[in-house]
Amino acid sequence: MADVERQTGGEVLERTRQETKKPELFRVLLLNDDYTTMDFVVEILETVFHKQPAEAFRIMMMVHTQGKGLCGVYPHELAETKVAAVVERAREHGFPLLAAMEPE
Ligand code: TYC
Repeated sequence: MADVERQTGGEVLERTRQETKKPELFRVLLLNDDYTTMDFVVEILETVFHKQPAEAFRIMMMVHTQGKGLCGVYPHELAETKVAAVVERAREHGFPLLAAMEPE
């Protein structure tokens, strides 16, 4: 009787649901400003977001002309880490560059 209750209890069903849940994904965007240099933004895209040089330049120009640009899509914690890395590196170099994240 106790075994049957354990096998059919809500606890086991709940765990199965969590194991199959997809991680929620977030877009990480760079935002334009008038002071950060183009070269520094390209460097950020190559080092923080692991873009190839031509792709990094394309994204930088997208941000420069459209106001924002997509850098990547990541699970929540990694997206937060990328945003923090951009801001930290930018402040170290005296630039006001900002990144943002939004749900996919
Ligand atoms: N607009 C900046 C300039 O003219 C360049 C720039 C591009 C800044 C992208 C931020 O995310 C950015 N120097």
